[in-house]
Amino acid sequence: MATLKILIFPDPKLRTVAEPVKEVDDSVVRLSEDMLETMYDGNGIGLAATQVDIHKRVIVVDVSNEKNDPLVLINPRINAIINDENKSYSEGCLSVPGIYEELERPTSVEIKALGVDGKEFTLIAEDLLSVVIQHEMDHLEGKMMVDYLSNLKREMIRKKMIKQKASK
Ligand code: GNR
Ligand code: NI
Repeated sequence: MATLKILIFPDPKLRTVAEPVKEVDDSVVRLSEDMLETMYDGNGIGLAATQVDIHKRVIVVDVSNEKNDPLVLINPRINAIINDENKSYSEGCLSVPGIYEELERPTSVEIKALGVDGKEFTLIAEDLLSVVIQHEMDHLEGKMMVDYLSNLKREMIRKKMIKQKASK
């Protein structure tokens, strides 16, 4: 396994729309393992392949307290919004380090995806899991949490990220 380099906003590569995985082969399994290692290493609870500059529809998540419940979703799609009552969560992003913003999303969604065994499964995601999966699925579309903020706020964050990068 290996940790991968995470792209930082406003890297234009984060705007790439990811391609569906055609076949869940060894390379996809290895990618998901490396993504999990990268996510745990960064103390994240989710990661999209887009963030490591691989533009395939693969996301990993682990919202457990013990960090022992990894979940890999390949070609994920929202099959149904079960509860469109929005709830607000303070969201962070490994591609926008140090920034936390309150965002609203549907609380409960039904997701269909392929697992590392190549088989389709259905998952009802609620609360934090629902938020994280939606956050990761946005990455696969080239969309980021800063896109939900005002232009002014996004511009401030953009400048902050560029400054942080220059000082490293
Ligand atoms: O680690 C992460 N925490 C988080 C907290 C609230 C809502 C979403 C997230 S995802 C984020 C990791 C990340 O950047 N995934 O793309
Ligand atoms: Ni993110």
